[in-house]
Amino acid sequence: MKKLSKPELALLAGLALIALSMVVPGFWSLHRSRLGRMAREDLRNLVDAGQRFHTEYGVWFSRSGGEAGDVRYGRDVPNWEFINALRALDGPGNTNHIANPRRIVFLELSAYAPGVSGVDANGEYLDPWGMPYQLIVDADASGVSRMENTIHGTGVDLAMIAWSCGPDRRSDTPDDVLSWTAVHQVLPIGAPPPPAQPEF
Ligand SMILES: [Ca+2]
Ligand SMILES: [Ca+2]
Repeated sequence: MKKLSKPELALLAGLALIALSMVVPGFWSLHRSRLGRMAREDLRNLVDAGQRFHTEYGVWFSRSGGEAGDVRYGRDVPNWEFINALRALDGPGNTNHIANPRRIVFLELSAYAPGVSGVDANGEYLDPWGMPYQLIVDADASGVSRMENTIHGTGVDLAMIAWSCGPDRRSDTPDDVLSWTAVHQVLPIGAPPPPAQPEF
């Protein structure tokens, strides 16, 4: 085989780089879309499981009978409390099956792996980017799932909401993946309109 000259090698290397620069962004874009779809499906299943829990027991899951107001699971309290009840597991939030005495499995989850959502060793439910899913239920029955004054408003007029921190792994930024649409957001007077949902 003919040995390539230095200019020929440089040309080949250049062509290889151009090919890579065309393929890699496409790959990352596809990867990002896949994770976004995974998070959206998780959120749909999660809210559906919470609603089936409510239909079964006539109350929303609550760690304190609603006295503590609307609790944010996944940040202020580990989401495993809520998730243990939905998975019918004996553990924090569902000790001795107190929250889910009929031991109905409302949600089936597998183990987390990078790029694949699931539960960690503690039972915390992580999104595909490795951060806990955020959950709020209207535990005090005020008609609003209340949250602090975030970019998503001061609350949402739904009984249960959930969201993923998205690719940047931080909550309250525009790439968050939400279980609700902007029409349900409760905004303070004079607040700017909510940001558009990211497209994955
Ligand atoms: Ca409330
Ligand atoms: Ca984010």
